[in-house]
Amino acid sequence: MSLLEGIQSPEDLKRLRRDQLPELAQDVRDRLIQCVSVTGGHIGASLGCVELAIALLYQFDSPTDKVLWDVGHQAYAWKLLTGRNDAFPTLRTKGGISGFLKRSESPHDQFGAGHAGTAMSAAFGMATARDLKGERHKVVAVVGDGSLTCGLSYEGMNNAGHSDRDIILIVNDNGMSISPNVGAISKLLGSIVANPAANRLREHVKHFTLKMGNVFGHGVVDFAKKLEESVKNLFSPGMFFEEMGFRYFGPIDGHNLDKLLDTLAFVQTMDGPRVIHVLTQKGKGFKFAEANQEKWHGLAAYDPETGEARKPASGPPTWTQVFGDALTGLAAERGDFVVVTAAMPSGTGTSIFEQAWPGRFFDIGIAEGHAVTFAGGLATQGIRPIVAIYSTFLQRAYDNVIHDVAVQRLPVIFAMDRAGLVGEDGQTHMGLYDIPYMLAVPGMTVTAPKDGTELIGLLRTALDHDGPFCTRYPRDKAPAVPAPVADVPAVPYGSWELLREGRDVAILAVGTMVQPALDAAARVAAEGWEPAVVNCRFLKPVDAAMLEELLGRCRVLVTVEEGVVTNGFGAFLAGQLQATHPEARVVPIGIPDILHDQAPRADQLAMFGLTGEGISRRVMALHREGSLQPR
Ligand SMILES: Cc1ncc(C[n+]2csc(CCOP(=O)(O)OP(=O)(O)O)c2C)c(N)n1
Repeated sequence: MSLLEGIQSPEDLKRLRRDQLPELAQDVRDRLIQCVSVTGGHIGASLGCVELAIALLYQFDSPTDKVLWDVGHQAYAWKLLTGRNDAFPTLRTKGGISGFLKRSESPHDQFGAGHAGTAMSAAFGMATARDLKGERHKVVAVVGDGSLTCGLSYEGMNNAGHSDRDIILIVNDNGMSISPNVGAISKLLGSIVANPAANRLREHVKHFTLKMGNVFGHGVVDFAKKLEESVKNLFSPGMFFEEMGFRYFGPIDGHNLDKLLDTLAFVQTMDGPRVIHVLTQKGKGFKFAEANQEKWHGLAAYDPETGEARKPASGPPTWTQVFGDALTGLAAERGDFVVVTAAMPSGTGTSIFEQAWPGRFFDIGIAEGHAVTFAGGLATQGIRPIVAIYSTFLQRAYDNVIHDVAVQRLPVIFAMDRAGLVGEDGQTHMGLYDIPYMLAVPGMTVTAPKDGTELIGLLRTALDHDGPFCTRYPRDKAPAVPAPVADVPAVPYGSWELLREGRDVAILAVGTMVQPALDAAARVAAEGWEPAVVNCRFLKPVDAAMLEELLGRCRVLVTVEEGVVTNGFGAFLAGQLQATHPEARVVPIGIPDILHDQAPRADQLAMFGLTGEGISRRVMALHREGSLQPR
């Protein structure tokens, strides 16, 4: 039996001798590599945190002590060691354990996560609650260097730093976000690492200060503290954290268990805000993941022996790929636009553009709010920004969309990838809210293409439009290979596309729902009815002329959208028709506003009836209830 198999809880881990821990780390790595090779997932980040997870559980007392992992994608080892080893093969599968952190999954998951930058703020909230309640446990936030590009991390640090509350921040520094980390913080952390001699000196002085305090009391401590300060000021880039009010320790090798345990033990006995700077390697112990850290950040199932994907790519390109190629092609035609991403060059396909047009590409870090306001600034100067951010992460920047773009009527284009159901990524990553939140923004043009060719056309329309504009597409393959960029004209602004003539009922489909709507119409037609089908590629503004025409022959409009139905396109249309056509009935089909768990995307679509079969069932039910009798 492996050491890992004997661990059902942190208590079992604590029973191991220190010298057994490296063997446990190897067991954990083997298990991670094997399981994730079947399920897919965030293997690279998690392999980098194996020793850190072991050390935290060995040294602290979870769940009494609260350990919070930022994002949660790097916490797979934590899951294995906190009672989830047996269930781990169900990672990211329907009914299985989550790929991120979930409070309902384990008492050791202290704060639900999936989005970056939350750990510091939440940890400070917990530390404050502890003090209010007169409790005594420790609170530890583990934050990656990539997540230190999030403004939210600094908001938390700023609040915690001079509070004197007992809180520990661990900076898990692997030099990487998903792509190489960007900006001043990555340079700063790099310069700390590059200066080991100064760090050693500082550590000696720090130990000296503590000893002096124990032996000689306050007067000498004051002197020693001044000395410590001077040495820091002279040599230490860790001063940044010190100035924020955190005592800085490090950098230490995050794969050296002895060093980790000694440092945690030492820092644990202290009080006040402190930071431990831990150096780790993404993909540690798995040669493929070490060699290509960006690709192995998170990926689909692979063969652990060869590193090759189990299911080689086939069929049409992904929407992401279509978008990246479209940007690249359009850039050759017009020099007026640039592309902005928030730490997701590969995820959004903008890495394709970056390769061709590096001077027109900006990765601004995990800072969606900044991305949007930065784009607003560019737009005031006549440069057209296309901001590529996943639907779920743009939620972070909603005020920026309204205040920094829409209120100023700036022509910023938002490209929202992963809009809709996101399959195995689960609750935290669902792109279900962008239709309601974008429809509510004054002056925002809201669009969704039915296929890759239409995405290219809509990007042309967007670039010609003087005002904020957004478009959305899913985590999926496009329905077909798109036409060459140069051959695709702009989509006429505000126009819908009548795809099937009909009467009594019209199915108004948005984006990904156009194909299923056509399929549904064929099924309904087989029963002797004739529904019209419209591609509502503009959700706002609606095509008023076509709407008027449709209402002449259809009393019921069935809207279908891959988004939350509450305040979605159907509700928006119904609201508009209330005043002008009170006799019209809108039947919205979409996704209910409850939390949705991970499952394959196709299963999720079927579950909500967002398939040809599901939509036809709804339309046939209308026929049966008599709602579609001709007037
Ligand atoms: C708000 C937000 N934006 C983007 C992402 C996508 N994302 C997931 S992990 C990650 C990189 C995080 O880097 P770091 O914190 O250094 O962790 P590492 O993966 O290097 O361990 C990004 C950008 C996210 N989870 N949340």
